[in-house]
Amino acid sequence: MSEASYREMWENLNLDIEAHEGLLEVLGKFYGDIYMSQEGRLKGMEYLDFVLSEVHGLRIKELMDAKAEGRKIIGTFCVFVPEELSLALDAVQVGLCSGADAGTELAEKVVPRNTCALIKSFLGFKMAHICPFTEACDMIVGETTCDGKKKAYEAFSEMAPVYVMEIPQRKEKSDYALFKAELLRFKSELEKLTGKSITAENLKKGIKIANDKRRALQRLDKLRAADPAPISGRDSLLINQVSFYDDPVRFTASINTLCDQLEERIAKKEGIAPAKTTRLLLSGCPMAVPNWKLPYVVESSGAVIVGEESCIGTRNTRDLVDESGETVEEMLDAICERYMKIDCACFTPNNERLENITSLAKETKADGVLHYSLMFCQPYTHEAFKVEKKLKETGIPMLAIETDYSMEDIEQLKTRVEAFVEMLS
Ligand code: BJ8
Repeated sequence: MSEASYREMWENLNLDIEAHEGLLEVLGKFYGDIYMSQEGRLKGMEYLDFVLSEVHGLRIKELMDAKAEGRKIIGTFCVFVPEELSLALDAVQVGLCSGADAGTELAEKVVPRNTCALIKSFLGFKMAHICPFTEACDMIVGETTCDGKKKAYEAFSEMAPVYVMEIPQRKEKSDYALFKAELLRFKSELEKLTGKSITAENLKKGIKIANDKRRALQRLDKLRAADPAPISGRDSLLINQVSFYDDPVRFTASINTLCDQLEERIAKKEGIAPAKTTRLLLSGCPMAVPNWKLPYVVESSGAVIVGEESCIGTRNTRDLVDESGETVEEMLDAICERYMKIDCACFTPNNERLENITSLAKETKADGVLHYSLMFCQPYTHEAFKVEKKLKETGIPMLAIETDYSMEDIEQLKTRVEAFVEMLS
């Protein structure tokens, strides 16, 4: 498709064309500096480069074609929104990225300044009319996780078709009942929107597609335990980011092909950095596109990232939905079980996360953990203390980082990360 027809599509989506072009230019430059400068990338990464270069082009065209066929587009900001139900109803579910600070000033007109960058980003993108994904959505699903998000959805719902799911904050029996009831409410809402019904057959298919995507990402994670590291943390993060907006079946096939190439590389004992390079695990808040700042800082400081304990990482891929259910009821119970295993810091207590981080650090043979919290994120900043204590008991050093999307602190971050890497090596 030509640039001119993309432009027509963006105009039809009511984008601010000039501001949008500015965003694409910055994104392209940023991607070039951070990604294309890497050496020794595998052929399979070309697929990811292509997807990213067409993120506001071809992928949006696919969404518009899907809409023309009567399919619905569902936007999300949280891994608690079950993709299985959207897939069952032939809807397209996309994660709305929220990883850039374009539009922050506009966002600060409707939420306090001391709100995290992720929240300001999704509000700012909407208010500045620069995100074609947001504009293409028929329904955007919010969720009652942290206070910042749940209050921001009140402002957001004045600008977009928002539906909010209630997420429990504890994991007692009554919380499972609450989440199951929310699944049923979400199911009805989706059925109303799509004009279709969930059946045992279509839900089974939805579960299988979502599980296959997670299996491919689990396979990738396991391969990252090799030393030398076969793939950079930047590329792995990108793969996890793309998993939220690419077609799931195509994505799964491409990642499995990439994993075949990684296996060949591992068999030859080759990697993207020499063996014994300091290995770090990232843990904490999700890093949405194009939030590549910290991975770039780490991997230009003599270390390699070997895992992401975050929602754009293992928190989203670690657990599968049990596929043995035969009725809609049994499958919904299995979905409920699987989603209630998510160890988001919004839960209290949230001790599973401490166990999950230590196991992941061991599995990935990490020398240390970088705990990453977005500035003003209460849940993850609080948990940093508990995570550090737990890791200390296990003998794994941790560095706590608090930052936002601006580039102002990049030198300061580099100094701290370099000192940590030096200490570890
Ligand atoms: S399940 S981590 S995707 S809520 S960074 S907006 S927590 S103040 S993103 Fe999340 Fe779902 Fe949990 Fe995962 Fe609030 Fe913190 Fe901002 Fe955050």
